Amino acid sequence: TSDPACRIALIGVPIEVGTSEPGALMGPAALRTAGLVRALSDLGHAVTDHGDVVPDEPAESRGLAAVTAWSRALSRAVLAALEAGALPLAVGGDHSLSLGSIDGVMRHCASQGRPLFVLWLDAHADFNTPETSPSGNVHGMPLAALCGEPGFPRLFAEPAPPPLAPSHVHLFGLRSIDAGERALVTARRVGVTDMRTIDEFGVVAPLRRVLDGVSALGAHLHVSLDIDFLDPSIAPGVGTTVPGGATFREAHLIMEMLHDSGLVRSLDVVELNPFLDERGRSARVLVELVASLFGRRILDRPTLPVEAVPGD
Ligand code: B3U
Ligand code: MN
Ligand code: MN
Repeated sequence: TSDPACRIALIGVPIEVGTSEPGALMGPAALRTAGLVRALSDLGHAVTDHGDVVPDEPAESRGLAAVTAWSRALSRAVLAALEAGALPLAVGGDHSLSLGSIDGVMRHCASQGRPLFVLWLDAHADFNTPETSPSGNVHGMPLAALCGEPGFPRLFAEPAPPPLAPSHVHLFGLRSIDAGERALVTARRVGVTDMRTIDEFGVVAPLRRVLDGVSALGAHLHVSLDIDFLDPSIAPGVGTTVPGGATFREAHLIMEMLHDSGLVRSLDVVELNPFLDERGRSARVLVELVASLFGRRILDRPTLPVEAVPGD
C-alpha cells in the first residue's frame, strides 16, 4: 500500500455460520452502502468489486463443515486476486472467513517462497480448538486451525499449504481470552500486544516493533481487522461487545502507520453486524479506518519520530 495507487479486489463474504449471533451476513452489504468502494477509488486506487463469494456447497447449518464450504471458495478468490497482482480485501461476515482468506494468502506465499506474517486486530485471540472452545463457534477458532493445531477436520483443499507459523502471528488489542486459548497462545509463542500493553505504552511503540519485524523478515503482511478491536462505544454493531477497546484515534493512527509501512498485501474486515448497529455508525467507522489504511491522511506526511515533531 505504499504505492500511490494499487489495485484492490473487494470480495464480499456474507458468512455467519461461524457465530451464534445472526446478522453478520449483512456486513458486506452495509459496508458497500457506507461507501467502501467510493472511499477507496477517491484515493486513486483501482477497485474491482467481485461481489459476494458463493460457498462450494449450500451451507445452511453452523459449524466447521459449513465454514469449510465457504473457506474453500474464498481461498480461491483471494489466491486469484493475488496472482492477478491485486490486493484482496475480504469483507465479512464473521471471523471464520479468515480461514479461507489466509489459506489463499498462504498458497500465494508458498508459491513465491515468501514468508507470511498475520497481524490480528481483535479483542479476542481466536485460538480455540474444537476441544477448548467454550461456545463451539468457529469464529473463535480460525488462528488455531491455520497454525495447524490438532482436532480440526480437513478444512482446506488438498494439497494443503504448510501451516502458519505461530511466531508469525501477532494478536493486537487482546482483552478477552479463554483458559485453553491462553495455554495454547503461550505454548506456541504467538506474539501478543494486549490492552494492558497498549494502556502502558500506547499503540505506536508496540506496532513499530511488529512492523520492523515484518520488514526484516521480508514477509507478506496480512491484516485481519475484527470490528470488536474497537471500543463498543464507537462501533456497537457487533455480536460480542467487549468493553475497553481501541479508541477511534488509536485505531486511526494504527491504520496510518500500516499505510506508511507499505507492507500490507491483504486485508480482512470482519464481524460487522448491521442488525445490531445504530444508524450505520459502525459501518461508517470501518470505512473511515479502511480509507486511512489505504492512504487517506490529514497532511501529506507520515508519522514522525518524536524528535521530529513539527510545530514551530
Ligand atoms: N473466545 C470465545 C468468544 C469469542 C471469540 N471470538 C468472538 N467471540 N467473536 C469463543 O467463543 O471462542
Ligand atoms: Mn475475531
Ligand atoms: Mn473478536
